Amino acid sequence: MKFDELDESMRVYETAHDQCVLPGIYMVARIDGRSFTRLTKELAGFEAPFDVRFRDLMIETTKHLMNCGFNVIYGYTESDEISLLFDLDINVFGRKTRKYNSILAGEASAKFSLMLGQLGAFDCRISELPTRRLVVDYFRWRNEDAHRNALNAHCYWMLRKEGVDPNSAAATIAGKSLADKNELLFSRGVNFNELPNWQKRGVGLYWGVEEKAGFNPKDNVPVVSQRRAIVTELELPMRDEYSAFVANLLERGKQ
Ligand SMILES: Nc1nc2c(ncn2[C@@H]2O[C@H](COP(=O)(O)OP(=O)(O)O)[C@@H](O)[C@H]2O)c(=O)[nH]1
Ligand SMILES: [Mg+2]
Repeated sequence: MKFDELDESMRVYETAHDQCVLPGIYMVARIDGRSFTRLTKELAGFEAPFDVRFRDLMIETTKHLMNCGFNVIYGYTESDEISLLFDLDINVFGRKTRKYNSILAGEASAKFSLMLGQLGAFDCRISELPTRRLVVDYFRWRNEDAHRNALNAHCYWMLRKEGVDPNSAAATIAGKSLADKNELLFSRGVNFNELPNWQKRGVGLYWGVEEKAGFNPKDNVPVVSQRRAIVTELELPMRDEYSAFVANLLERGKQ
């Protein structure tokens, strides 16, 4: 068989089920660390439940994904996951989900592993959201997930540090209401409301403008230039205020 014929006959096996996201539908990617329960505790030895070094690796990975050829309006990271909202009109790779999933998982894994100095792998999935309302709800969902996770993680590690074994600590927390979990911490001197917001709400990243001082050698004068730069928000709002924050970024993205 000639190469051209072989090429054509084989290509169909890898492209026949290619899926493209329809025009006019928002795409949100979620990139999640693979087996990071083990990586964070056993392999890399991060502080539990939260470690600023791990948070900063996730922030840097998010920035990398916002700078690797996809038009990202908003990046959000909590725990070992990253969500990316793409511009509604994004058209790279013909909107093929296969390309988004594989490239984003690959770029995240490569960047994170290089920074950490050991292997850290991510998976990726795409939500296809037909309305702006659903995009807002998606990010609200992850934001509230961060809040719930933070409360559970602080309770779990409080018990573990008191010597409770992993199964008993998980079982104790599973049976408790929100108020009881807050009380568990409070009775041990921790006010959940006063813990850092990045732990409870995650971290948001979006595009802003940065001023850079420079020098114009021709006219011999200092100049200030403006360039696009990523703003990292460690103090995200919660609930309806957060929904409004995401809606505002969507509105901006349309202009
Ligand atoms: N030690 C530590 N663990 C973290 C931190 N942030 C996230 N994790 C852990 O990362 C894991 C993420 O959860 P999940 O994706 O469901 O677990 P996976 O399937 O093992 O990746 C949880 O076990 C979290 O406790 C951190 O700052 N420090
Ligand atoms: Mg994970």
